[in-house]
Amino acid sequence: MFAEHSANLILVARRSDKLEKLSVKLADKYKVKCLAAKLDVRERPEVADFIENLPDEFGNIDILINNAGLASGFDPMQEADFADWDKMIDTNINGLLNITRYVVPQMIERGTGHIINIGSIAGRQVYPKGGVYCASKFAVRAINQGLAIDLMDTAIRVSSVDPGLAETEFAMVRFEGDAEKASGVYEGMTPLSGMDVAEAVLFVASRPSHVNIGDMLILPSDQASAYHVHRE
Ligand code: 8X3
Repeated sequence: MFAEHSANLILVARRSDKLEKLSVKLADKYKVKCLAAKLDVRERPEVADFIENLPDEFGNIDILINNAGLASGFDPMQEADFADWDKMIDTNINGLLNITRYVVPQMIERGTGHIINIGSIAGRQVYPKGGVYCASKFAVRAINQGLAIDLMDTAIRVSSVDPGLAETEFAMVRFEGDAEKASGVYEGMTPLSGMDVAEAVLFVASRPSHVNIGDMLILPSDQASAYHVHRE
């Protein structure tokens, strides 16, 4: 969606095959410059090296979208797997902090920039068996607020877009590929799509420079809160 609006893109993720294909497709279709790179946001030295050594034509990051994140597992806290907790905390909190910490000083130096964090309804309400995932998204909300305060006297804007139920690979990842459990999450209701969330992010990113959408809760019409979902 950003390519469609003529933004050049730096795309980073762990699955470089998918990323490479997407990058070639977008560059060709929308005539924008795309740089795709395999990067795990959890790996601080790699993040530092990547951001500090970007090719000149990609060196000015105007908009940073912190989207990398996951839920892993769905268990009561007293039974949950430490590995699931580590994955969520390292990606959703530390990964977001790693990238942000390296990109923001460059934005300050250039006097322009916008950080858009992808939060969640889970950063506002805690639901059963989601305690640590929710904690990680509460942290995103706190980081979003803290960064906005610390950057208030700069031209850098800080926003978060907080989706509810969105049908992406989210549930498949949470349930480790168990398709039945994953599709149950969206059963009888119409979830958001990735596109719905992308449209919200684009809206946030395209306000005039004196306007900042501090945070935006975006829910399916069938969802009223983390606990209230209308299912047919
Ligand atoms: C994703 C939304 O409700 O599945 O962050 O936690 S929810």
